Amino acid sequence: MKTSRIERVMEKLNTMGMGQLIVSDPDSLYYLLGHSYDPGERLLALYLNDDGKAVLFHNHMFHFPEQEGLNIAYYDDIDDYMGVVAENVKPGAIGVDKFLRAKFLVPLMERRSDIQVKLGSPAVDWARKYKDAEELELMRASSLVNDKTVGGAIGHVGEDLTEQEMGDVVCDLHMSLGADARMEQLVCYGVNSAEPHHASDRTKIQPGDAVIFDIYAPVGHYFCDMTRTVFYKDVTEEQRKVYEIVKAANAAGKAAVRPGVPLKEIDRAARQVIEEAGYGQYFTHRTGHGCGLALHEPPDVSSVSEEIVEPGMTFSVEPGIYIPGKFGVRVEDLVACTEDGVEVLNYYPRDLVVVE
Ligand SMILES: [Mn+2]
Repeated sequence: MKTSRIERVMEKLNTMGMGQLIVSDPDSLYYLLGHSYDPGERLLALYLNDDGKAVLFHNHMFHFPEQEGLNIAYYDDIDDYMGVVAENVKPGAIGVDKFLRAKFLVPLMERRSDIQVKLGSPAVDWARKYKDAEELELMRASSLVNDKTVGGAIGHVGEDLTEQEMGDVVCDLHMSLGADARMEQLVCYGVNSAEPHHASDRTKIQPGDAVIFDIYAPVGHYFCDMTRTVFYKDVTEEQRKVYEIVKAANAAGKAAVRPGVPLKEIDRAARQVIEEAGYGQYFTHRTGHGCGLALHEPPDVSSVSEEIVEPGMTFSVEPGIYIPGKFGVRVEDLVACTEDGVEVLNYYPRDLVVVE
């Protein structure tokens, strides 16, 4: 068990008026226990309370290492496992995380009319936002894999590979460099690059296409996430202009990162560059998102995020311009807020590249 992390979560939970919590998000379980798995449709949940009780409800068919201080309540598919959960909780307010499925939560509420269920996720999300030294080291190592991968992938750009096949090339590189798993990548050619979240398909590349590589994978459980846009064989004046604006917006966003700044100011810094260049209407998403054990996690780097940047927060800065029916450009880096500024976790160059 990661005792100090559990203590931080429980302290935060107390300030929210709760003294007990059920955590079921596998990433949060990894954060708190140092081990986790995806249970599919089955229940995997950790119960914590102020008395120091820690019980993991875990199906026999999976593996979970024994840990000091952790009681593991093993169950089989035919057992009344929600009855066991119900026996373990105390009366009063109880926090549950946003991932606990209704098929588990509703039976618990039916059996225990003396509990008041509240959303406990903010306590876990809050703790997870502040990466400790060990986590920051893992984030750096993960981003290094992405920096090496993107260069290799750009070297493979050519007319023989569809978007999906290029995605496979990215995954192969990720895996060869130590990624935990293959992820579906966002590789977008030509007009598809004008969709910020285009699902890679069988499109083939054509001269003059913008090519977006938005690539990500967990490495040592921590996600990397970066985007580079290159052009194939030819680049128009408009593409060149848009590229330079987005690159400047990415730089401005990163330059605004330091402790004490509201996240919306980072969004503003990046967005202002694009708006002043006359392309504001084509920057259609938030500037970034937190990244760590999950690819997307708090905090939100958006125009309405009042939250204050603090040391240890890791998030993306990824402005883009998407001109429907024509092309799109996005440049994304992960950053970590330090004691006095910013550490950019990606180093792969951002200068405009035309692949021959
Ligand atoms: Mn991202």
